[in-house]
Amino acid sequence: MRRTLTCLLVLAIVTILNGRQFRCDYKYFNKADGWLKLHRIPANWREARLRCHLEGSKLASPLNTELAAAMRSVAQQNSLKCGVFTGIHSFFSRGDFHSIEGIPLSKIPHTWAEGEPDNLDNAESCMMMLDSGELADVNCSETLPYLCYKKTTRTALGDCGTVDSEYKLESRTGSCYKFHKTPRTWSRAYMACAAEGAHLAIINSDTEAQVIKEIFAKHPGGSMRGFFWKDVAFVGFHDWGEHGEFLTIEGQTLEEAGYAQFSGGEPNNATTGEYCGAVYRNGKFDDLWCENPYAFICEKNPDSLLCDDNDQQQ
Ligand SMILES: *[C@@H]1O[C@H](CO)[C@@H](O)[C@H](O)[C@H]1NC(C)=O
Ligand SMILES: *[C@@H]1O[C@H](CO)[C@@H](O)[C@H](O)[C@H]1NC(C)=O
Ligand SMILES: [Ca+2]
Ligand SMILES: [Ca+2]
Ligand SMILES: [Ca+2]
Repeated sequence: MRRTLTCLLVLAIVTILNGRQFRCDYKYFNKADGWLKLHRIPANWREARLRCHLEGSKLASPLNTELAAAMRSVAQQNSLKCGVFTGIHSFFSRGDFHSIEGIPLSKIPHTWAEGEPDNLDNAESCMMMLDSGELADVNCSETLPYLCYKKTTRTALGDCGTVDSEYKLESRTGSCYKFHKTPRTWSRAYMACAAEGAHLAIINSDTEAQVIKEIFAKHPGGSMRGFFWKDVAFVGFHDWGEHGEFLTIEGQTLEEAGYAQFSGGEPNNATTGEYCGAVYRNGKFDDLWCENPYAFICEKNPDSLLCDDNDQQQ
C-alpha cells in the first residue's frame, strides 16, 4: 500500500514536472530522453524483444552515449556482471546489424570487447553489452537479462491505471478490459496480458460473462485480420497439465471463481486435446487448443499500477 502511494506520488511529480508518464515499473532518465526497465530474469533474444514490445516499449540499445550510460548504470546498480542483451541484431540477415528501431550499427557509437565480433560458429546474430559498455555478438538463443526502453512521449494514465487507451473501465464489474485482435497462443496471450499489468480475463459472475459477451460483439470476425477462428477468444483458465480439470490462472475452480457455464457440447476435448480456456461469442466457455493462435481478452485491476512488485528498481 505504501509502495503504491509512493508510486502515485512519484508519478504525480513526474507528471507535474514533465507532463509525461509511462509506466510505474519504468524509471525515467532525463538525459536518455526516456524510460528504462530492467528485466533481471534472463531470456533469449526473441523473448526479450517480444516482452518489451508487449510492454509498449523496445528492447533497449545503446543508441547514443546518454542512453548507453543510463543502461550501464542500471546494469551496474544491479550487479549484472555478465552483461545484457541489446536490441541490436542481424536477425534477418547475418551481419546486417541494426537496432530494433532500424538504426544501423554504423550510426551507433560502440567499442568492441576483445576478440569481438567473431560470429562464433557462424551463429551469432544478436548483440550484448558487457559490464564495461563494450559490445559483443552472441547467439540469440543465449539467455541474458535485458532492458526495455521507451522514448519520451506525452501520454496520460487513464481510468485503468495505464497509458494503454485500449483498456476500458467497466462499471458493472469494476475491472478494465482489452480485447486483443492479434491472435496468439494461450501462453503468448498470457504473456501479453502480464506485460500490460493485466491478466487473461477471469469470469467471476453472470454479469461479467455478459460484459465479455458485449466486448466480443464489438469485434466482429471481419474486424480481425488473418486466418484463425474468430468466434472464440482465450481467457484465464487452464488444465495446468492435469487433463480433465480446469482451474483459473488464480488457482480457483471455475465454480469457486463464480462462473462455470460451458457452451452446449463443451468441453469436448476435440482432436489432439484441448487444455486451454476460451469463451464463445455467447459468453460461455470452451476448451480450446493451446497452441493455436486466437484473439484473447485481458482484464486489469484499475488500481494496479505495475509497480507494486518487490523488485522495483531504485
Ligand atoms: C546457437 O544458435 C544455433 C542456431 O543458429 C542453435 O542451434 C544453437 O543451439 C545455439 N547455441 C547456443 C549455445 O545457444
Ligand atoms: C483429450 O484428448 C487427448 C487426445 O485425444 C487425450 O490424450 C486426453 O486424454 C483427453 N483428455 C481428456 C480429459 O479426456
Ligand atoms: Ca562473439
Ligand atoms: Ca473478473
Ligand atoms: Ca472445445
